Amino acid sequence: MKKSISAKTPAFQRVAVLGLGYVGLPMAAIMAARGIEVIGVDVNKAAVEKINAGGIHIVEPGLDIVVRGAVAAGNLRATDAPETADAFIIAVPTPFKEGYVPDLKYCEAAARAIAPVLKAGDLVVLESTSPVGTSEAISRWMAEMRTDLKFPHEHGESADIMVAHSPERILPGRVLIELVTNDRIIGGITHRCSARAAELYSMFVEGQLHLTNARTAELTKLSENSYRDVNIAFANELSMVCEKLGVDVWELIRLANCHPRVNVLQPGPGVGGHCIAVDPWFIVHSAPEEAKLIRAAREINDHKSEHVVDRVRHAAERFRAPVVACLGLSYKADIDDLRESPSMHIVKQLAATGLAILAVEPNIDELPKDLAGLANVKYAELDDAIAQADIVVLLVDHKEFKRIPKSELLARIVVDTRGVWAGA
Ligand code: SAJ
Repeated sequence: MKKSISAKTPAFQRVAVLGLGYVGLPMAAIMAARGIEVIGVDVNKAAVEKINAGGIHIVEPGLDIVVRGAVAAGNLRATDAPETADAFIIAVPTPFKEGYVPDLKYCEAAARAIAPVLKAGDLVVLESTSPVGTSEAISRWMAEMRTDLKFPHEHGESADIMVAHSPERILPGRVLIELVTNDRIIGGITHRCSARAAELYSMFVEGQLHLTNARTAELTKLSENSYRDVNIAFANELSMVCEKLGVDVWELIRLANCHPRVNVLQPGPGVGGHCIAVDPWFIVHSAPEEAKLIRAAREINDHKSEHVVDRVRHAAERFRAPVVACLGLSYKADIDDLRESPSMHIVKQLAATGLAILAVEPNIDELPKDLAGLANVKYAELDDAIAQADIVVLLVDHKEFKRIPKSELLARIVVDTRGVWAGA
């Protein structure tokens, strides 16, 4: 598909990436490493300074080397205000507000920040996972500020500015590989928008580029994450059924997965991260009557966290003043990302009951703000926490925890939400 793009269209000399977080920074660094001049834009001044000094403010394997190299070569520069470019990639957060209503304020702010520096022929790509219709909204917001330019939501193929959605699909922990090798969905508001965006991505993507329209691209991404959420919900529901019936869920799943057409995912303490725990709500919000299974999966996965809290509280009743070691705060293994982390939620809930908690998280150096103010929660090293604990709650399957032999835990009550010590 990439080969069919018109050779007449000029290449992109300069690309601006708005939002230098878990998606934007690796993207900016990879493009810069391919020799493209990249300007990274972020409102976080500390992050801007760190990147310009060749450093990074997030944990992602291999990213530090790529950023350092790109900055040293002069291809990557960070700033806090957009400058002129040929293409703008928006990679900002899309959270939800009260009642799971999508909050597009960062997308709107990015669109309005880009508008003053746009020139005819520019491309704007929304990478942030977004509700259906957001790319059109981006086009409208920019059009409000630039009445001298024609935008595709109104002028179709004769627009001066191209707008497309190309959702990121990278898995934290494997970002540098997946950014390049994953297939990409590219949905333009018009065909020309899709073609122009495909030309940009063909500069560094080795996977296939699948062209479609913006609304289909938006819903495709939401469907991918909802699919995973529904499947994890099945595993989490099974884990609670097994607990009730006295069956080992880890053995059950291993056995069920011997069937050639069965692949049950792994239960856990709930589902976290800024994607899978959020995106399904965008579908539910747009089609509440229709998206019954998607809603139920979200509720089951959220309920699993409450279930873990109840289990620990129940275990704590056996002691007069129990010490609870909570192993892991991030939303999944071997990363530092705490967004929507079920572990954080569980620790906060347990803390609210007054239990003494030792929180262990090898990927961060101190307690996050939400926990730092709580008198009964202390940051602890792994060995100290286990030595002092009456109850050990395994919340994240970090590599450091997998190394703990089960024999070290014999005198403690263990709540292993990830099956790390199952069968050990
Ligand atoms: N989890 C389980 N059991 C499993 C698998 C995952 O409980 O068997 C939990 C994890 O512990 C974590 C949550 O689910 O709390 C999400 O983790 P994940 O590894 O499934 O996904 P993310 O959120 O890190 O990344 C997802 C990916 N989407 C899909 O796999 C469909 C990634 O490709 C997307 O780019 C990313 O969301 C995103 O940014 O949307």
